[in-house]
Amino acid sequence: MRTSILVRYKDYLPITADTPLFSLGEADTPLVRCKALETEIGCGELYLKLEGCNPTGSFKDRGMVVAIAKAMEAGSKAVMCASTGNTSASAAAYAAYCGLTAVVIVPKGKIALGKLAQAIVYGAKILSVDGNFDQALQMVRGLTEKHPITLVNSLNPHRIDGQKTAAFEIVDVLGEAPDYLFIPVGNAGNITAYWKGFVEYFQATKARSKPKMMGFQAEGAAPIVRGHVVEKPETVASAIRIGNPASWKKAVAARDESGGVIDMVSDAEILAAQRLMASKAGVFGEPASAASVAGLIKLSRKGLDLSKKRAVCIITGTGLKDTDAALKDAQPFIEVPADLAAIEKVLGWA
Ligand code: AN7
Repeated sequence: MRTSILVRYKDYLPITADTPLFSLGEADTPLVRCKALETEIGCGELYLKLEGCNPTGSFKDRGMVVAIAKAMEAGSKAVMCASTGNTSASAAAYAAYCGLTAVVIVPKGKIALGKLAQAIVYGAKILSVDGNFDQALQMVRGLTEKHPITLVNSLNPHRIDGQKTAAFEIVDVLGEAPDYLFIPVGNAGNITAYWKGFVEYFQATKARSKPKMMGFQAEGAAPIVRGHVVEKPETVASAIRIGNPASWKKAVAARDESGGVIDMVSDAEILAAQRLMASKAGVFGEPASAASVAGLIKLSRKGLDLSKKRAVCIITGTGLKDTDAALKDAQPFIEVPADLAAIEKVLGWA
């Protein structure tokens, strides 16, 4: 059995004698080196951190296990979040495990079906709002201020603390911080969390350096890059379809303190990166996740020399949740009769 991050990293987490310690199997995710992508992109060492291997298929589980444990400790009976999909799936699962009520607000028609299916099956109360994520989050903030319900969006600091453990794992596995960390940016909680983790490990002398933080938004939802709120965010990467990130200032601080960048990638670049990662590395990430690889490719093409560098891309969620996006421009299959000779002919083996 895996050790819960609540135990493994307890010295870095707000754990007290009263915090329930449990695990749904989150964290300790694979860090996979991909030589084919190193060659393709021109990177010294390239690793993919497979956060889609978490129990609900995204990095949100790291933050949720801590947020839900603290909600339990505080005697809370219900939790609430706004979500582009993954947070709602994670909140619903951990609430179910702990016997709490989960209420989730999602933007109508804009979350991947796999994520919606998760929230339904885990038994969350689902409200589909006629608006975008930013509006949904506004509702949740208002409601959780008025009612005795715990907010489990990344505005909840326990979420950030849980998510920072992924930075610890990278250093624990590599023995050192990487030179660069490539990560998608939506509500900007995760880039904030990773930076916090790298800084804390550096201060604890567990690492001698810190990575440059390279965050990527989608072009149609790039408020931080453009320097203003995007009222109507649009992107194929529905997870990061966010126009007014809650952790905006912290993401900018992570960028500036680390000497990194926050840039944007187009939907076409995202989908191409998703395909490339799947066909060269055998990793099926969701579109938002592919923004990290798309960003790496973009900057490398623009002249960033990574040939002697070690880079990690965070693959934040599994592609299985959003097969619609993956299949949109897919080649049609070859239809064949159940006949050996006919199939040999189609394959050119006749
Ligand atoms: C796969 O689930 O915001 O910058 O409500 O699901 O910390 O927001 C999801 C975000 C990247 C962006 N990759 O992380 C939600 C939600 C995936 C995601 C992000 C999300 P943040």
